[in-house]
Amino acid sequence: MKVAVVGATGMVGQVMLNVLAERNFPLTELIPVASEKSVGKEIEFNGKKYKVVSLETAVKRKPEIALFSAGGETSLEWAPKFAEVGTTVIDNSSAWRMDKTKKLIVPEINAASLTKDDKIIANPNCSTIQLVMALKPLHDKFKIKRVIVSTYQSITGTGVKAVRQLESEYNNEQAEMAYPYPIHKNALPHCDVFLENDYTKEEMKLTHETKKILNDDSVLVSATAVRIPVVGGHSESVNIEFEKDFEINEIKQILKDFSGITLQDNPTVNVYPMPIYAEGKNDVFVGRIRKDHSHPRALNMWIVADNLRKGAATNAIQIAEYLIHKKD
Ligand code: 11C
Repeated sequence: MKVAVVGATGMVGQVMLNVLAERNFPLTELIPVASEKSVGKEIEFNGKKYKVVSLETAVKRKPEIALFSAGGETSLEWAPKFAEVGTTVIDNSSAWRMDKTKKLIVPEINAASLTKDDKIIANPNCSTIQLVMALKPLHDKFKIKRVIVSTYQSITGTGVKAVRQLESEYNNEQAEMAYPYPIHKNALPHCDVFLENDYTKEEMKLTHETKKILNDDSVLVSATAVRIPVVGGHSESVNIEFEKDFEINEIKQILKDFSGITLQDNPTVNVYPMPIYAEGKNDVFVGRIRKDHSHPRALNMWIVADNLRKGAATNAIQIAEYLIHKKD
């Protein structure tokens, strides 16, 4: 498998390389791709050095798969050029996610819908992926009516500039600001830009992408996305209202049995998901599962995942693995 990693020098790109190596992805050739200013730089993969190439060069080399994490504009311009030469693009930006002609895939949920004609496949937003992982098996059994989610998001979701801002503030140094306010010792109810409806783009991604992945527009999703000074992953406090009655033990068993979820739920010994535990792991961690005492058919839970892994790189690579497996 000839694989291009577009955005190989970025935060998600680097994690993509780590995940490809860890999972022994069947690579015959790696094509690391980045913007003009990084072309010619060397990156290391599996103990070997590779020269970073431009997008033009990468298209000419006709990779079978291109994992894109280079921003929406690059995806809009370049994903079709790769698709034209026969490459299957798995795109981590928001560029194609809500395009009706493109599929938005979380492999555990809807990879079976993919065909060889899907040449541009969208990888969902990180906070959506971990949410739908927990919602899907419960929706199948009890039918979800409404979800209220508040996120506590890692600064790595913003990128390297935000990581530098936090480090500088922690060390009392001057730094370029990724956010309009300090992030050290702070919480910003503001992820991505504000929209006309007074929600942020991140909040509306949670609403729209969840409906598309669950393939059910009737599921109501209301989100508040908050940035906190954490690096290991995104956390989510989630209230779910079902159409059908449920028992908490059934909910726990269903989640435990769902591939890609690890249940961490034993409050008597302080076991619950946390970003410092999720960091570097590929699973989605769920805990604090309890009946909503204010509603007969609702519950509360807490979901944590490494946003650079299952929220981005791992999910994209799982899609690629699914495609390879499907061809066999
Ligand atoms: C954040 N979820 O944490 C964002 C980062 O649409 O893929 C990823 C943005 C996206 O700010």
